[in-house]
Amino acid sequence: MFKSAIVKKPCKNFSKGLTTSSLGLPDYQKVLEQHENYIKTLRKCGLKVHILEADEEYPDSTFVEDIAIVNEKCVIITNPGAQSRKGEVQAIFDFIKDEYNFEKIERIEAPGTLDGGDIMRIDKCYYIGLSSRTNQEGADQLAKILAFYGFRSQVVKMKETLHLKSGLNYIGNKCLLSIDEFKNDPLFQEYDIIHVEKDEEYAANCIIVNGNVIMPKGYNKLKENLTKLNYIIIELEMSEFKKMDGGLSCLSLRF
Ligand code: CIR
Repeated sequence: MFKSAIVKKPCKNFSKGLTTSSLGLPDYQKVLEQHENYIKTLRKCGLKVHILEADEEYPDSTFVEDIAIVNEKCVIITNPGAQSRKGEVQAIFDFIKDEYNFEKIERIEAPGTLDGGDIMRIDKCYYIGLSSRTNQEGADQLAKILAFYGFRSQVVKMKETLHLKSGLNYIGNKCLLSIDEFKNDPLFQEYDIIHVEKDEEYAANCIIVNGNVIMPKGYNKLKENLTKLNYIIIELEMSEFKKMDGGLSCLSLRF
């Protein structure tokens, strides 16, 4: 069970962040509305939500997932792979250090780079995607830290996807949502793979929060599949975050 989440308000400069999408500029008013609904939904799922103020200096800073990995044993502050995002770590570090009694706060150090979006946890094992943001050195540092705290880890080679969790997410009950890129990877054959089709790839980024699967609105094939499997589903409009390559997992740290 998760008890808490950390989120950060999107800043007015949100549309100046990094993106590979060609969906147009986000509408800031809608960004704020969608973010508020996201917070309300986390609260409905029983989480205490800590809201950090917006930071105009870092357009992508609402995507807090990339900046830390939080579990019951420790917090690991990352060294994000994109130059424009490196300065985001200070605010998250300061907040976590002041608000929480984590025994240990660890850090990924240069030349290692790592984005939290590349890190997927299943029980005691972490999967670490090697992407354009997470390098081998970052993965090695993380694996070593995790091993110290009793977790296993596995490296996942990636080809096209921005972050591992843009295309692969665990939703409990031995079920993984996967786009084409990961569905035949031998690493995941012990799981039941729910294939997310090409035209619905964005929806592979769902989160499971205390028994509820939160999914982006408008992806009916996946919704139908999950409904058949008796998942409790909450849909959220994510159109404006999608324009900046962000998904549901990216918007919070949940622990
Ligand atoms: C970026 O490119 O860094 C942001 N515009 C989107 C980050 C999304 N984060 C994630 O998938 N974990």
